[in-house]
Amino acid sequence: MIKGITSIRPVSDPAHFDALVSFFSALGFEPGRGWDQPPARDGAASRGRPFLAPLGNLEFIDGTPPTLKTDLLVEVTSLDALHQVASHWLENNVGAEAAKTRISSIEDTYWKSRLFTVEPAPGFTVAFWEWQEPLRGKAVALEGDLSAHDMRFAIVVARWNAVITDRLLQGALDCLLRSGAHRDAVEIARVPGSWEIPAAARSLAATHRFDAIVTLGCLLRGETAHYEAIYNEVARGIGQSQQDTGIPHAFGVLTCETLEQALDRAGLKGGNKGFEAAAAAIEMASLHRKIAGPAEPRK
Ligand code: DLZ
Repeated sequence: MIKGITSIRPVSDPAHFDALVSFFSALGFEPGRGWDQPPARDGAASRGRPFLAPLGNLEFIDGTPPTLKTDLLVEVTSLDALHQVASHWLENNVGAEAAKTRISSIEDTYWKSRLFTVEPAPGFTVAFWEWQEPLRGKAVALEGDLSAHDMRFAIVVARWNAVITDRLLQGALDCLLRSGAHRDAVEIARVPGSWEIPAAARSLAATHRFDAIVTLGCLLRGETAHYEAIYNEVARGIGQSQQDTGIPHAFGVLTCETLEQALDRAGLKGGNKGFEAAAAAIEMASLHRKIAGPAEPRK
């Protein structure tokens, strides 16, 4: 399963690195999960700061490519506002005179768009562009992002069929941490079986300490008396907790005929449903934040 594209830009000067991080933050890029590598015995320290965009693509061009000073193009929806922010950042960081030489004015392109280039650090140029046609490239839907940065999660996991639910838990944690959640921002509650998931999920959600709840369990039809009744009640209870508390609850309770089928869905053949549930939790938490508008600063 293809998940994303990363374009690595090594920066040799630490001051340029700091400038680029400051510039991309100022423009409103969503920060990804950064890393700091201590010096190895025979090498220097290194660090990375990713910046995320909702969409990425790798584009091959046959024929004459557009003549640009850079191969890094960022599509945006408010080019003029972005140009202003970039200009202010340059004035504040390199001075008004130098700023003029480091940013172009907005020009029309031959592919029905508008574009400017900016050089926030020497030798590093990026182009920002937007479509001229009003509906092309504009966000037409409110959508959650897949960044868990600065979010808190609770995972409720059933011990029954632990060989499966432990794998679901690993998948969920993998997704949350790789998406930028801090380890301390994820609390795990273990319950005896799937039947107990809704009550625990509700208690956790009612604290309003979490942006989303991830529920993980595994019901096996062959081994579960009153399987349908239990399943319906678990699903209803999780849904009701979500609706009553207003906190997103991701549903990661497997309902399988056999253990083999469950194993396939817990990371063997059919992906890991714990990972998928966590991704849904992140997306819904992000959507909730967007719907609610700018958050109060956290105390
Ligand atoms: C009792 C039971 C059975 C038979 N099967 C399952 C199952 O397949 N998956 C699961 O998560 N839990 C099962 N349980 C346990 C119940 O969910 C519950 O924990 C106990 O009935 C105690 O209330």
